[in-house]
Amino acid sequence: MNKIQSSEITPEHVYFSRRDFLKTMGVIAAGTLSVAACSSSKLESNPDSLVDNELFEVNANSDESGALLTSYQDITSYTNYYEFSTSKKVNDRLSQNLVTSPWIVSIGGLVNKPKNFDVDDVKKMVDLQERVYRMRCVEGWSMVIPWIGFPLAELLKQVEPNGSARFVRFETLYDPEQMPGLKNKSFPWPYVEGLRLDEAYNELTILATGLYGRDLSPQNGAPIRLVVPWKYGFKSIKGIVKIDLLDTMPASLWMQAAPQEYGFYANVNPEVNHPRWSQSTERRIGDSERWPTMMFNGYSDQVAHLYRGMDLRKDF
Ligand SMILES: Nc1nc2c(c(=O)[nH]1)N[C@H]1C(S)=C(S)[C@@H](COP(=O)(O)O)O[C@H]1N2
Ligand SMILES: [Mo]
Repeated sequence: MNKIQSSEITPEHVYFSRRDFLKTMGVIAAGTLSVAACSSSKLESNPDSLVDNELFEVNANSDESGALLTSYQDITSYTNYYEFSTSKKVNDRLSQNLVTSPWIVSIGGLVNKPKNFDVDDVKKMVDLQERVYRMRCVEGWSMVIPWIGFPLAELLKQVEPNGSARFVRFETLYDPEQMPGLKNKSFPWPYVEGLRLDEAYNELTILATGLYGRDLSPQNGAPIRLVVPWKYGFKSIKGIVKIDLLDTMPASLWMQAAPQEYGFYANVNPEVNHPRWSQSTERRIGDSERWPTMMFNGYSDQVAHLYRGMDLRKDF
């Protein structure tokens, strides 16, 4: 079965009413703690953790390939967010006071109707869905994450990209007062990423506002971040404040920082190694095995057609 069809679509109000109910019953904190204490492998075998899983309103324990969900604890405590720190273990602490509401995303450039969106309004406007995606970091580790989000295409259609738009450029908040990692001047801030317009419109490409049935934590990109599951994790830009439609290819932060190592496309490809390490296998966070890395991270059926005729070694 294909991934989109298999993911359950649950309206936002179901999550919220359930959560309010749990809050009233005084159990949400207890549920949070016990989920935080269990690993993804326990999700399958431990009946207590299945109860906790239900507390989070997750509709599956695995993705469509059978890969078990990474634990909530691992997803929120092992993060890359260089605006806070280059160290994965401290982003949760350093980002906990980030002000994520109100939060405005400005969409402009080659569009007929440029608009500023308030993320709180966007969440009421769209149908939030659960999408269980594998995420493969270029560093060689991976996770399986139950995102809450909606297709990027839904937001783009509202601003009516004009005929000359061919690329989308995304920019993260740049606020040195809230983001201590911005003092690190070895990166060309702000964090910028880009997609070709057809990649942006692909059904797999989502803007996520939550995971495990709850709002995103700051360290995972609250209140809104991109998720492009067939590309290396760095393309999935967090804390987005600006989106522009362009007629030329934007340069991402990583292309500017290390052009020999990071190209525009960054499609997961086990046959094209990073100049400094192999990309043929990956370490799944929460278990001890190495897994084979799959072409387009296993999403070839949905995206391979986008790159037909291209030399994926050259356009890496
Ligand atoms: N703004 C911003 N977005 C970012 C990053 C970052 O440092 N800053 N790191 C990227 C990298 S390298 C990865 S692997 C993913 C990690 O997402 P996660 O921490 O939610 O798992 O976020 C990506 N998005
Ligand atoms: Mo990454």
